[in-house]
Amino acid sequence: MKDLILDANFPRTLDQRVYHLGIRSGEVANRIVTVGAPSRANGIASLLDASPRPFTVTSERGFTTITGRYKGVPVSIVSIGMGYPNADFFVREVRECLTGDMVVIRLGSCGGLIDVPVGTIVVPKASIAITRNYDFEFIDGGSSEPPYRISKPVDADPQLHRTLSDALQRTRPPTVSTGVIDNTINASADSFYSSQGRQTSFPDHNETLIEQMKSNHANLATLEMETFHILHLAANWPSATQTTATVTPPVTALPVAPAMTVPPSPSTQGQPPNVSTSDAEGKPLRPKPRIRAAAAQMVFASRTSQDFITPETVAEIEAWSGRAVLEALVGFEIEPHHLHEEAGSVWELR
Ligand code: R1P
Ligand code: URA
Repeated sequence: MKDLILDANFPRTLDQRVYHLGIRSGEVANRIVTVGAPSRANGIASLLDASPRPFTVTSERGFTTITGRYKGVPVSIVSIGMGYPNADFFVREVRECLTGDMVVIRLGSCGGLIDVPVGTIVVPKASIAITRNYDFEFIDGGSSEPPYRISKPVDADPQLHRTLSDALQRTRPPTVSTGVIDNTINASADSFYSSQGRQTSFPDHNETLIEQMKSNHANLATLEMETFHILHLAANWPSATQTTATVTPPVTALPVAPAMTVPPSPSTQGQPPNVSTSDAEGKPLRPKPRIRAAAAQMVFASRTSQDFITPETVAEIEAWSGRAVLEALVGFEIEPHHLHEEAGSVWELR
């Protein structure tokens, strides 16, 4: 960290870069695919149009944002690493860099709880959270508390879910032997291990956890670590009426040292952030901007057969699903007045 940071409430650098992702307004598009691994992000980015040359920012905290166009439509690919906290940084920081709608598809790997082969792609219609209960006495097991908490479901955006599932079906290469399953329930866990029912040397009291979850949700098909939080934030973003832009920034210290492939347009340097309440002329947006989210999950680990996916199958299904996710995003309608302004953005056609 070497830059001066403004605003302890919502830290940004002097040139308006958000603290953890290292991006600013005009560097992230309304249509976004988010993944866990940089290699998956780069694979998807290889499908982007050659012009304008895709713009990449890798932040000091390991988030990578790649923005360009796919079939002429602006899209971003954001690699976020793993877990709820990183998903939280992603949704909140991107939201404050973007005007209009934020349409997010997460493309991640998962554990499969149903009897399907590894390499199957599952498109959940909803997700539950499964979290370790810190009030449970894990060493002696004696507690009136349960060891894990299972939340209510939160829905994916139904239209985006359908568009995504259709795109996966439509683009499935004939050489791929696995298929697509949709309308399932996902569980997002706060650990790859304990709250996904895996056994390690810790006394996690999780031997019956998967059975318990399945008995609560007959349609439970997948386990991973981010979808619930992304869907939950999307469902709980009420409007664009409150934003951090109204907070007077106190000066704190230290920042983000993003590495980027294409320098930002001089016209956007040092400008205040575009926040999401108004159109280019300052008129309030009607209806209000939305966050719409859905997920596609590649079964890497079968929790029924204990199979784990091979690198060859990963390459095959990532190529398929990466293209499908881009197709779904660019085919998903966003009203023109809910799009971030192109002028000065990194996807501007000059
Ligand atoms: C665990 O191996 C990671 O894989 C899954 C989980 O959600 C977790 O992040 O997703 P990604 O493949 O997108 O990282
Ligand atoms: N990701 C997870 O979180 N769990 C799995 O079992 C596989 C991938």
